[in-house]
Amino acid sequence: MHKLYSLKKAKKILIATNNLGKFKELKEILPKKIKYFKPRDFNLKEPIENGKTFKANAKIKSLFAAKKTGIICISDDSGLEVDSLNKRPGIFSARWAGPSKDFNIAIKKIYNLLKKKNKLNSKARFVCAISIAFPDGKSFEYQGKVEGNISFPAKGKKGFGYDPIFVANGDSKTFAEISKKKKNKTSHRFKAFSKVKKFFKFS
Ligand code: ITT
Repeated sequence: MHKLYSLKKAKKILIATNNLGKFKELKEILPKKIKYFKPRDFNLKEPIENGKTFKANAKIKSLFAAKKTGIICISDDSGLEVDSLNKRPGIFSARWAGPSKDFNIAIKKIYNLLKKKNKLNSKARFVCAISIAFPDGKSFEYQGKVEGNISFPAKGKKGFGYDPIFVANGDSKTFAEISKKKKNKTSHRFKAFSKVKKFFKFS
């Protein structure tokens, strides 16, 4: 039997992220009966994210946390790929916001780069890799994507990060304008999670 089926019995899981936006969205799509912990509940430091892909970085974060805490950990490495910027910021999406994690800075940077190329509504996608790790060192990674376009000016107050400048295909509102319920049914995070959903117990 797949090791992930042991998740059906899990009573506690650490959501290995320091990003509150991600934490809330993950908690929303995971089973309600499990008790969720944050890295700071265990005084966990952040590992160095030196992977070259979303999946590699997600694995670094979940394994680091699972080995340190001895409980099952789930992590998320995600980001925005802008086609006219050769898929940047990609795995550097958090780093573009600088040490103060100010996404106005990152959004302005995207604006300036796209403006120069006259491609303000470039094609783009959000990508999310989820990793689930066990204290014995085993981990499993799954990825989801949502295709769309960049849209300026930034609009909406919901969500987090780059949500105010991303419009998913088939929609006219940014991810920061739609309800969290809708985002959680269409997002890259939801799509990655859909691939592991069957391993959890939902009732
Ligand atoms: P952790 O590593 O602690 O999880 P982080 O914010 O550093 O937090 P990442 O390295 O995965 O995480 O960076 C991904 C960035 O991409 C994140 O900071 C967001 O700004 C952005 N991002 C990811 N998913 C997003 C979403 O659903 N909406 C808006 N922005 C998103």
